[in-house]
Amino acid sequence: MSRNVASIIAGTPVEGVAGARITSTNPARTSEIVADVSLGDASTFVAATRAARRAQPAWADVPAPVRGRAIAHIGRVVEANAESLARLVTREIGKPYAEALGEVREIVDTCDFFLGEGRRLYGQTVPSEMPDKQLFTFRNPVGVVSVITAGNFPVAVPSWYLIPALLCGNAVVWKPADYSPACGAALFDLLVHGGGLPDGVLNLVLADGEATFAGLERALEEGFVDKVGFTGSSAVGSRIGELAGRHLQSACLELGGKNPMVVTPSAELDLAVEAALFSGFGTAGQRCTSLGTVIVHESVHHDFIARFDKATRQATIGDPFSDVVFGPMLDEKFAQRFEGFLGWIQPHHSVLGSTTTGRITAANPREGFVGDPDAGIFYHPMIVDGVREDDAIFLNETFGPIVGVTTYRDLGEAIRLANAPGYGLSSSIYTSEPAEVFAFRRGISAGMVSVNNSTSGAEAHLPFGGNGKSGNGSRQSGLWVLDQFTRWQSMNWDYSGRLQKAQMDVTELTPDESFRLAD
Ligand code: UN1
Repeated sequence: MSRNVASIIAGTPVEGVAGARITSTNPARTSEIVADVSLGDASTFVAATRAARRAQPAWADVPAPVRGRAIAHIGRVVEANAESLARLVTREIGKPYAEALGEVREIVDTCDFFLGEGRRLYGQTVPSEMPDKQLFTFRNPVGVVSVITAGNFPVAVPSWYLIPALLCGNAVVWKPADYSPACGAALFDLLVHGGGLPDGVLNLVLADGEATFAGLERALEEGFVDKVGFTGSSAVGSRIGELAGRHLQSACLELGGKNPMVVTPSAELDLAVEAALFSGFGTAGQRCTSLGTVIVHESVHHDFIARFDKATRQATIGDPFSDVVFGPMLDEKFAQRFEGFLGWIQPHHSVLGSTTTGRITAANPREGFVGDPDAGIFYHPMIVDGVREDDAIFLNETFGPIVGVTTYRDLGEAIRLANAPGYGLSSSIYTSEPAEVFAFRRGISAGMVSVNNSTSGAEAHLPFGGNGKSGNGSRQSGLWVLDQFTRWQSMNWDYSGRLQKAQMDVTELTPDESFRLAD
């Protein structure tokens, strides 16, 4: 069944611009249309931010505990619709159904965390340096939040923005990826209906990237946007960050990664292999937390590679509604980009993990493939051993089922290699030595560190975010994201009946700092 989806502004669906219709297709069966999409343009985006601006003050007036109840109801409605939302995620972007269910669970977890925050959203009372005066802090909503998200987590990652932004009293304009509009429309409906959100508090814009950027530029100029959230590539993230900076705003950026996994001599190799398989090839390597390069100690390299190659060859690939390690690429555009990365393979590399490389077809088959490879966009998994520090494949994010492997001699070298590409999202170390854990934690530039666990699979209530090319230091999830969607306001209240001047009218005690105990 295909659905019709369009932008929704102030509760009303808006037909997109004439002629701008696209279809969203199932990447595991590209002949199947998941949604007919009516695309908006830059003006649609601006109109949505204007509607959000109008709706926001009344939403901020709703007491935070009541907004928290709205989040609680959203969580329950998402839970009640978990299977149908997960099925849609699998149909529209090809994520295996078990992972899609996990993704939906991540929305519920986010709601469960923030429903209670409606009764906290604490400010502080702070002692003043003067008598009969009291200091306070308050969290205020920032106002209108624009959120632009990727489609590899078409519903969970958006919820990391939308749920806390709404809880904090902001109105939101959300632009989902143009290859996951049906998931976007479904999550929008669940939030609006589940939360009983007034019109204009949450608005949906379906538009392509350039139109969105132009709309955002205009909305910022008009003063309709107070905060921008963006999940996507480092290249687009830097453009968004620059645009927000021109308006003296700091965007919340969640960008790419080249996430390393260090395998030390004391590692449990089978565990490390299991994690490398999951984080390297789960979601066909298209998570921002996917494994980039395994940095394995030279003494265990041979053994690790043999086991990793075997596990990858045995991995089941195919129909994402079956029990597979991974399904198709998210969309044809990722397949094309992935073909480009294959051109980075050099003669000094050895390629393992499958009997052949490139697209899986009847003519270029993968053993044990589930379903019809010619119907969708499937790729052979690749382990590229022998990568060097100056290889393009080592230095750049390679979104897709490809994992590089290199070796190290001492932990200092491993940490240097792990940081060398200049990203800093997720990282992992496999070791039995506590001293190595803490040396790695201290030296690694990543915002997230896994110990004896894979680079992907972060829990929904720890700070999520990166450094360097992975982001500007903003953090999502848990308490930490509140700083993205609120501004601190400090208040002082003097009830002494006179003007007490700070730093000047302060009572001094008379300490004797020369005092010493008698021996
Ligand atoms: C992403 O790829 O954008 O840690 C987010 C993980 C997931 C979230 C990934 N919980 O892999």
